[in-house]
Amino acid sequence: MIDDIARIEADAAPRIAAAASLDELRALAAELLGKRSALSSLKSGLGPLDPDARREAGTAINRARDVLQAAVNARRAELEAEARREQLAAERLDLTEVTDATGAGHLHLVTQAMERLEDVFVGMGFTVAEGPEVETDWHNFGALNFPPDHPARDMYDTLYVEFGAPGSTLLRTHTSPVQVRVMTSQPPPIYMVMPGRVYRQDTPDATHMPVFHQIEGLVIDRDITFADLAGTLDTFTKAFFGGDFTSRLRPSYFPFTEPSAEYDIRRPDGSWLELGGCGMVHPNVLTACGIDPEEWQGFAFGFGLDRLGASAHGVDDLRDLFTNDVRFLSQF
Ligand code: FA5
Repeated sequence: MIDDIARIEADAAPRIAAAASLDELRALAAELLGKRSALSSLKSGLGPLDPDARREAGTAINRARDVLQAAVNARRAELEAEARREQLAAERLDLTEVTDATGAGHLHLVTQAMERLEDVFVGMGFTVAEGPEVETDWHNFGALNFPPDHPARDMYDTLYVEFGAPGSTLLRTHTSPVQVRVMTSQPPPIYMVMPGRVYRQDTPDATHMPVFHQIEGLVIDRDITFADLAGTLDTFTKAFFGGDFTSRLRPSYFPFTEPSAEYDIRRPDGSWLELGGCGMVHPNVLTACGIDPEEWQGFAFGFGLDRLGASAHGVDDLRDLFTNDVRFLSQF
């Protein structure tokens, strides 16, 4: 009987190893280890043997069962791993595959302008920060030296959000509230640019959109003067637009800067384009943000990104940027 057991085990081992699928293995396991298997019938034939021979044969049958069961388990693990590998290979998506190059999109002109601007300013030593589009009245106006009911608030046709006390929450009308968030969260010196989307109740026309983009710049350090502001903007103009562009500053008014100016660029054809406002940060703004104006000074600027991107590509109507006509957008 011991020989029979050894033969059953020797015959079974290669069949288990050769099982090609989980189904085949399951059938083979039933055949080799189930109730009607050769090992089971040997076991039921142990009765007539004398006790010693019965114990010896019983032990050998159990050992053979354990060996075969272990072989079945090992083969099952192999087949399951193989099946998983095959499934993963079949479901794999090649995200880099471009089957139709003409169908591939690219970044929107305004996003391209935003990224290039960030690059130019990062190259000049600035870091980039962002802030929320839904703002408090304090961040958008109060801390920026717009007292309640001040006529300067009329410069911005504000869209309010129904949240909290009436008039307390709004869609930011400019990126200047991010200045406030930066100044209230970190000590000077500060050299930062802050790009983002802004909202005003403006009627769309060639140079206005109700939703548009700005990039804010803020420098706070010791001994900063208006000459630093003018020099930074001129360096930026040449780095972004090229050496054949120049810039100028015209006196203007913003409650949060004093003195204030408009920043215009002069295009190679001699025409001027207003890109944004700028000025020396008003001492009231520094104080509202917990910065001592006796010790620190700074300048800030805010550019309209849509106008900037459009003018860099000779687009003369901002509305064309947002009608999402792919034939138009694919040119840039
Ligand atoms: C401001 O928004 C100030 N926060 C800028 C500033 C920042 C001044 C820091 C001083 C210091 P203004 O309202 O002028 O300023 O807007 C800035 C620029 O945004 C404009 O020059 C223009 O390029 C752009 N802009 C304004 N309104 C629109 C609009 N409706 N659609 C597209 N671009 C606009």
